[in-house]
Amino acid sequence: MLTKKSRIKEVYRHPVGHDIIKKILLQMNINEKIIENPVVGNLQVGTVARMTKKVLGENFFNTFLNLLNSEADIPLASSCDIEEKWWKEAVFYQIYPVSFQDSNGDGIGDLKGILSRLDYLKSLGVDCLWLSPIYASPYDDNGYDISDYRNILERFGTMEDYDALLKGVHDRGMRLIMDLVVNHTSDEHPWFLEALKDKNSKYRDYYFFEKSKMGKEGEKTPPNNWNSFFSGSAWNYYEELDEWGLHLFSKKQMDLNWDNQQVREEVASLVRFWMDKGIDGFRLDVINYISKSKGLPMGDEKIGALMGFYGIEHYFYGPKLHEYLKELVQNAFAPYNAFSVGETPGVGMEMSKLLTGDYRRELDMIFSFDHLETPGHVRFDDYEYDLNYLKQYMMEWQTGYGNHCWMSLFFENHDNPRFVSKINPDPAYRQVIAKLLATVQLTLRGTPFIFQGQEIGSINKDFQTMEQLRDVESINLYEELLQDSGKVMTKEQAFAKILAGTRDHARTPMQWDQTKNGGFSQGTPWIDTDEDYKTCNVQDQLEDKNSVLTYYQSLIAFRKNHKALIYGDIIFVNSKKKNIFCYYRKSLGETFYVEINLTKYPQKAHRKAVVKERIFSNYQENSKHLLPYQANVYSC
Ligand code: ISL
Ligand code: CA
Repeated sequence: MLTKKSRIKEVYRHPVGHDIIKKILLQMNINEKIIENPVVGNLQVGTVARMTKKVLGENFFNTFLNLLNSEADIPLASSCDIEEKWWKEAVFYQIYPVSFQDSNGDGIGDLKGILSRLDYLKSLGVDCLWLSPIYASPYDDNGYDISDYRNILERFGTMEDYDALLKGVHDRGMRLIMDLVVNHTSDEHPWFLEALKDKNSKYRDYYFFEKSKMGKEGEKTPPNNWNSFFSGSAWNYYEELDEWGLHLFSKKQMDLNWDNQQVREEVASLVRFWMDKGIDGFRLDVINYISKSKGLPMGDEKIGALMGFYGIEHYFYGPKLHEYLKELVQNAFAPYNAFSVGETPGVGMEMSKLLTGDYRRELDMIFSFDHLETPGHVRFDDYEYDLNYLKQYMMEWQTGYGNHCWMSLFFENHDNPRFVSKINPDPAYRQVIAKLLATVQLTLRGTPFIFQGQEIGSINKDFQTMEQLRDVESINLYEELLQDSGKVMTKEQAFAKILAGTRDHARTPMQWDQTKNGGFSQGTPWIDTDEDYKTCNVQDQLEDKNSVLTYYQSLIAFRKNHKALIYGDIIFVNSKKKNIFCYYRKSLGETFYVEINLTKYPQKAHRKAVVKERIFSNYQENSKHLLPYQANVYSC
């Protein structure tokens, strides 16, 4: 039990304490080393609380200690051997169906379209596909608002099309996982509609409904101060009930009450429905948010201000998270040996160990997001990403995550701008940076997840106006920025901010060839594509032996045949030297050496390795120095 008498270093040794302190320091852009300072490490929590009372407030440390004491487990040390699994060897590829391939000219990607591109994915070397949601949905958040978990959204096709796709995937020796979005349902899901209709319906307890609080002038205000991730309060008022319903995301995505056992059974049952069809597993959407603190307490003001959202501490690592995950695994995943990767925003390495340790029977892997922005930055900031931070993050996880756990390796998904653009938007470096990222992703230890378009070096779109954007998050945020009393912006300023972080950068049509709409659709795409497809597309790159795509293809193929790149040890060298990133991958009989220039300036190579032959590089020429963003892989 940690108390106000505990010392900071003890708190830091606790998995939750470790990750939270780290997150706060990251957010405030303070070096983590401060904890190693004995003066700081030996301070008692109570002393720090007194010292920071003005900044952090009275309640902060109580909330913090509560959260710590709710987790009694400590990750197992891991000197064990790595257990071999198909998903540790696989290369995953995320398909965003609405933007992948349209087969009927309505401007919307669909299942038949995906089927027609399976040979391409096979030739890329992909082993497992992850489909973003394709279920029946009002499509308020592009399908992450589901109204029927057992049906296909009409514009994507039929269940027959789905079965044909699944067969097509398996016939080619690939696997398929689906997106499991069960922190919330659509407000048009029959459960929610029933709950609204009938005060006595059992479905009322499937969600969170609460009475109003009374405002200063007697007006009805939301039950607590929690924010929605898509702007405004996390509560929506329902006239017919005179109550508020909780939605952490859009107004049309209502949070499910996992404390209700029937809800948990419904989820298990729908997992079994898809597993019975023969799929291979799931990606679990914001799965760390499913358990909320009892009574839905007010969010701490200071934590809210720091993280940009109020209430997070009451659900990002809720009291029953592990319990509910274990139960779901037992009832639905384990019987099928189904694979799982959890999306867990805000969860750091030590907490991840408790979610993915192989002996704990919870999740196989998680997506942690702390490497996507450098310290002190958030997605909507316009800045150049310093790859030295990526190195530091990767070194920490690669050495610290241990053999009971296995990392997912990704830079992009449908929620983030393109990584190449974030590192350096100068077109002169586009190809080399894209190949640098491929090198890192395919030679570190972990399972690579490639997001559609990443394999041709896609970059952010040249959106000109708000009207071109489709994402509910961007649209709401834009309105908020214009209205917010504290931080009113001009339209130009607000648009610039949206442009830096909008998720729509990743959601424009896949660029297949030089024909109309990049070969995505004969009709008018649901979201604009820009001219980029004329010079950056799959077909041209397949024919060019120096393209980003060919680089991905050959590195993926090589990885498959060289287990040192999968299970091999990872040994970092020159780790204290800024601006370069160097490591060996080593197993019995095989050694590879990877060296990377993390900057746009030439760097001294510090090549101590006994390298034999350069087998991959993002440059043709061989130079003593490392050229801008150069990435080389050698056999030793
Ligand atoms: O983009 C974000 C909000 O600011 C991220 O925090 C994101 O919402 C978070 O990673 C959760 O993402 C997942 O759940 C959302 C959905 O909108 C995203 O597309 C999905 O990946 C709600 O289902
Ligand atoms: Ca279509």
